[in-house]
This record gives sequence, structure tokens and C-alpha cells, in this order.
Amino acid sequence: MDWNLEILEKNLAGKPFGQKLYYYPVTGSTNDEAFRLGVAGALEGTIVIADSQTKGKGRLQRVWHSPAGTNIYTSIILRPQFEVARAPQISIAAGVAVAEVLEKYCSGKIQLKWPNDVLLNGKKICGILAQVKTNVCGIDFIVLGIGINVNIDYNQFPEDIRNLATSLSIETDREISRRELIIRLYENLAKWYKKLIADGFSAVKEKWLSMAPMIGQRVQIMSGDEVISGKALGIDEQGSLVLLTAEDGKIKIFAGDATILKEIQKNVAGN
Ligand code: BT5
Repeated sequence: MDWNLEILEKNLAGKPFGQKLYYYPVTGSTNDEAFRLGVAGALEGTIVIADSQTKGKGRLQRVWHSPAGTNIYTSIILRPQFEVARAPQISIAAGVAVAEVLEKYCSGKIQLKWPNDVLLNGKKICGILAQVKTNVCGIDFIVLGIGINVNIDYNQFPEDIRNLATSLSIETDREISRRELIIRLYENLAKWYKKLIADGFSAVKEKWLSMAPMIGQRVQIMSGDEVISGKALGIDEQGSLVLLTAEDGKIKIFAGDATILKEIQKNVAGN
């Protein structure tokens, strides 16, 4: 059992994030918990960590598989003083921060996939879910939720995601300290958050693009009932994917699930 609240608190003392820390052996969703804390006025940098979640959330009512004793499930409250339209930049910055930290454990194998998946050897190792609470002035707070598969085994994944998901231990063949990883994660997130607030989106965006192999490729996007394909050109200031399509020229997609077309064709050929 590598979570130990006392040691975690000591490790985070004096760091920008985690001055206030809430730990739960079991909770519904760390995002829901953080949201409640945010509404009650919790300060920026307040962190929620759970050993397991019974209602771990993905986007669009999807489930985040969250068994006990193996992974990181965490959410942080941020109160950036910028306009609501920039809120998606937070998830993009978080993707960059996670990817950079995971690179330290398995160099050269980490990639980013729009909108905010982190992949290890092409499989999903981390999901990010940001929820924004607005008020009359703009952003009240953002709950940034991060799930990282750390020591989970292949057989512990539900069958439907077994070939799509992976963990640090599966790919590196060793057990990783969740405590050490989460401390590095929040240090690095603080670094990128500070950069985003002080210097704007360009450095974050540049780093994100450098780790996203789908840029420059033909991709297929599922967005609601729509399937759109085209060449991925980049992302804009709102984190939307800029796509060059045959039918409509350059368009922007705010939300969806993206796959590189070559990979779809490879999977079809393999079947
Ligand atoms: C995400 O959604 O990837 C966002 C996941 C965010 C999870 C964190 S955990 C801490 C915080 N508290 C929460 O309640 N949530 C956040 P999306 O892009 O919609 O992907 C969801 C899909 O990923 C599912 O439909 C599955 O296909 C797959 N999936 C589910 N659990 C997974 C896991 N543990 N590892 C890899 N893939 C998973």
C-alpha cells in the first residue's frame, strides 16, 4: 500500500499544489468530490486523491475503470483568472504535464492524442476530465481530473478495453510508486499551469503538438452521431482540432474521439 497521507502531505509541503489534500480509500468520483469542495469555496491547488472510485467518470457519461490498490485517481481545483473560452487549455496543459512525467518512466514511448488522452506504446494510460464551474465573472473554478494506470495488470482491465488500455507496470515490467509519481505529476502540472497563466498558450501548444503523432495525418473523428475525416492540421487557442476536409475545407472540431486512419485500416486488415 503506497498511499500514506502523512508522507504525501510532507512531500507536498511548500509546493504550489496540494497545500490542502483530501484522501479517500473509496469515493464515487474524485471529480464530484472536488466539485463539491470547489462550490464550498476550496482554494486553488486543493487536491483530492482516491485509492478507488465506484463511479469514475469519463467524458459523455462514460465510465473510468477505477479498481483499488493499483492506479492514480486524482482531481485538483484550479481558479485561473482568464476567460471561459480558454478553459480547454487547462486540459491540454495537463496532458503535456502528464506526458512529460510519464516520459521519465518509459522514454520515447509516450504520445498525446486529441483531445486529451495520453498513450503509452499506442494504448491509453491516462484520461483527463476537466469540468468548469462558471459564475457571472467567468470561470469560478475548474476541476481537473486525472486517471493514470500505474500498476494495474492486463487481466484487471474489463475485456472491452483490454487491448486499448495499458499501465506503466505492464509496459516497464516493474512496480511503480504511486506516491512518487503523483508528487512529480503535481510539481510538473504546477510548472505548466504557471507557464500557461504567465505566458499564454503558445508554449503549451507547441509542446503538445510535438508529442501528438496524429498531426499531419489523415484522421477520423467521431463527434456525436457524425463521422468526419480529414487531415489534422493542429489545434487552435480553444484546444479545438483543426481539420482539413475534402467537403468543407478547413474546419474546427470542439469535441470528439479521434483515430488516425492508417490505424483503422491496419486493424481492419488484421481482422
Ligand atoms: C477520459 O474520458 O479519458 C477521462 C477519464 C478521467 C478519469 C479521471 S480519474 C480521476 C477523475 N475522477 C473521475 O471521475 N474522472 C477523472 P474518455 O475520453 O471519455 O474515455 C473513457 C473511455 O476510456 C471509456 O469509455 C473506456 O473505453 C476507456 N477506459 C475506461 N477506463 C479506462 C482505464 N482505466 N484505462 C484506460 N482506458 C479506460
